[in-house]
Amino acid sequence: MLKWCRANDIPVRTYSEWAEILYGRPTDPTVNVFPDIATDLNGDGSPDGLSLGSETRIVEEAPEGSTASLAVPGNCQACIVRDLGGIEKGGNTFSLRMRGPAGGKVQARLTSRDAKIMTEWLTFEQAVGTAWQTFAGDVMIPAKVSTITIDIRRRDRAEADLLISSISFAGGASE
Ligand SMILES: [Ca+2]
Repeated sequence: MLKWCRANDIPVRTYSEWAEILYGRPTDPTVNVFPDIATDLNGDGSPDGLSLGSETRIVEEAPEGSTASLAVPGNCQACIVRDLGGIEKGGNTFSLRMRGPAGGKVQARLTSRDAKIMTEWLTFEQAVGTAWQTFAGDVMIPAKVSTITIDIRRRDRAEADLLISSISFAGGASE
């Protein structure tokens, strides 16, 4: 990704940095800074800004408002976003939508570069397998943290793929 940006003379900036450049400060704290899983501008088969787990595939089946999902087999890493910037200090919300199988469990670990300063775990469990369900959790970003790594893993061992979509990390949550 970095190599590609240099080759194409595209400065490497986060979405939020671009928002500042394009619209001036202050940025809207409620903007989702999590990379879009449907965007692959450099054509390497992986969404720009995140790394897929080795068994995870991108599929077109998605809930309303989204165009792609991650299809994740049992007990596998879905994806990881390293050193995500553009995040707001204070109250944030991490959310995603997922569908089946019932009992499907997803765990997200959110850490600062120094994991001792901030390590948060969020666990979401699918109650029914047939419908998209939305899950959300609050995350406090300490004042000294400016980037975080988000590692999303599936924790159950059911055979069917679990679909994950509409992943969001945004500020503006109550503190
Ligand atoms: Ca890509």
